[in-house]
Amino acid sequence: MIRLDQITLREIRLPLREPFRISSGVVTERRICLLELRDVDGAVSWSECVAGEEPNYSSETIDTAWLAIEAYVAPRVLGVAFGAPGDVFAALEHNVRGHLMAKAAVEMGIWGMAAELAGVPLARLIGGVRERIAVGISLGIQASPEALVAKASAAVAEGYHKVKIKIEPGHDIAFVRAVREALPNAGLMADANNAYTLDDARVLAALDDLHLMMIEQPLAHDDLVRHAALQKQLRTPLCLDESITSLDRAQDMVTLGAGRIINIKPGRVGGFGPSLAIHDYCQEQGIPVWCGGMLESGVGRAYNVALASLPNFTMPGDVSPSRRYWEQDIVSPEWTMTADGTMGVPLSRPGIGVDIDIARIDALTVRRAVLRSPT
Ligand code: OSB
Ligand code: MG
Repeated sequence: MIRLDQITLREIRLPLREPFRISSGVVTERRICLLELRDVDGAVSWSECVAGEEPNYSSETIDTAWLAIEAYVAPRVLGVAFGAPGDVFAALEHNVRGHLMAKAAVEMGIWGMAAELAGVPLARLIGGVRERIAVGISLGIQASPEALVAKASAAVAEGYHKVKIKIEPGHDIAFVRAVREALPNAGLMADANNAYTLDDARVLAALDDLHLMMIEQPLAHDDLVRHAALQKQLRTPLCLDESITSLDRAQDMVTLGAGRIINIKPGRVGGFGPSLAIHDYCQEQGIPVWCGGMLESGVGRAYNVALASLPNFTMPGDVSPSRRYWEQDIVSPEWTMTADGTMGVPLSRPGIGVDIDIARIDALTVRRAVLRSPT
């Protein structure tokens, strides 16, 4: 049984080593919301809310998530006894609509706490089967095809198993083709973050000749029907990201034929409970999944790594090492990738598998709130 009596929210600022540009915006510095959960016996667990600075990926931002955690999510878990972490999402779903990233931050922290209390690594608690996971990189939109080719070539030389290229109208076919010509055998894919409509089907069909592993979320963030129409016109599998906000939406994707692969981001679907349900459903349906990323710090990354160790995470995730994002991460050891393009799943200690650099976090903190159970 788990009962929390305190959640401390902190906002830290962490500059990215290079700006990350996608079709809907650019990030140079992450505003990261960290959670420190404490149970009634004083056990501690850390988690991260992945909401962005702007509402350009989903409707949530760090500011809406902060409010939602304070006002709606924390009051529904503080002082409440949960038999298992898998029960938390249902309790939050009952009478709070949306705010999935806010819910996920608390829900995942409780999974981390459960692993700590059970004395097992988080990956083992959820049924992970891999000791190492294959790593991919997500490259932001670059100024020129040449600049993109340089980044993609360097990534392949470093060992990355998959190179994801962000695209938008005007930065698409010529850019992806240049990378394919430079790297004929690399695992490549494109991610449009909703930048196209069905009227662009001919442009997207031009990508069909470039042997991509998949095209991620070309159409609107909440669309399934048009993605199904587009998938009928393409040989390349569509992978849905933004559109898959629940198990129901994953089932709809399969029913409609709106995509053939799912990028699971636990923050996007409300936490590990829904992530595990989507994973299991996709496994039954023969739909491969992989773990997406939201430019997480080492804290959020710990959860993504554990998730990616599940059996149906058969494709490389956007779970890159700390150095790809930060001069210095806020955990130790930092997340690293070996020359074979893999990352180790921490299996030698209970919980999320990394130490939290609290002194550094304190120094980086710009905002803090302590939420306590009413009793
Ligand atoms: O669409 O997958 C996306 C980052 C922010 C918002 C959306 C996306 C991304 C990424 C980054 O692609 C992946 C990573 O964390 O390395
Ligand atoms: Mg995406």
